[in-house]
Amino acid sequence: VVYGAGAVGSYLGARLAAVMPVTLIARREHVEAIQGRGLFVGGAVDLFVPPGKIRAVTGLSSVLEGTLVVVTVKMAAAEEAGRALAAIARPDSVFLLLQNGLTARQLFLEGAARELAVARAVASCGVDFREAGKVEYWGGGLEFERGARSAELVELFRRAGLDAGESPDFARSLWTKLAANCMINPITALLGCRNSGAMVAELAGLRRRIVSEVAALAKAEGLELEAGLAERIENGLASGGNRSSMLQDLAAGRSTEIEYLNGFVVRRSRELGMQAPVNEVLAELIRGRARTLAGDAGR
Ligand code: KPL
Repeated sequence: VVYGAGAVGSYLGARLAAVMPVTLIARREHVEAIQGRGLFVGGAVDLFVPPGKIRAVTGLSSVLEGTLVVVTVKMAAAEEAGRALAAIARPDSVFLLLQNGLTARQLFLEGAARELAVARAVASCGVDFREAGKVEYWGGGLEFERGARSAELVELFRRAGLDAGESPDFARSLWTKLAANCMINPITALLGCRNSGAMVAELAGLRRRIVSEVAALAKAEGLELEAGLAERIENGLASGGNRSSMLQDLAAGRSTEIEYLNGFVVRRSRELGMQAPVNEVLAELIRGRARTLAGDAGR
């Protein structure tokens, strides 16, 4: 089961459908398109999953024994996902969390209000939601946290054609991804450009300052991020033809993950007696942009 199948969840579901029965839980329009015409994945790949090969529904009242639930809702819905899924979990259900930010497990389990078998991975998949029934994949895969089920999950995702592996240091993977999201997501959302567009030379100083504030916070939390991290992130994203999730969220009028990314960095830095002024400005601009798009400007 893929719970919250938007861009990333639909891509993963399309891949997994090649090796196992898959049910996508998604918004009504997407569900109707998949039921009627199937699921298309374009971009760097060309996949088509016919309606008979994948099930799409707007909700589930139970899951089968031995079900893997891949949770791909955004952070703002992670707690609610925990609540909803705890109600239908079986003792052997496994929940794979792929959210951006650092706190998905905590929020999910707070919502569940009981122990559930949780696995985690960092998802670096760049996927655009084009229209109901159609997404575009531009590259990237999954790095799993080592745990009771991780080897089995890596094997399964690889069999499905996904780029998957175990992270040698999951805390580092999470913080590195946080730094990448703090850099890429607000810039692309504010400039209205694809990920590669945020890599222009004019923005080099801004990108470095965003990452160095995240690195300073990581250090205060006991994790030394590598020197040259900003360049490594830039190299990884320079060819990113996709639109970041924040740009897609703003364009669709949905709430963004800013409070779990740059907003989180600002709040946590403050708690530790530090400042993160560049991340603070970006967070304010995103909040302001969301407000102006919602039509409240000038009222
Ligand atoms: O995580 C992402 C996001 O958009 O939220 C990346 C990997 C940056 C892909 O765009």
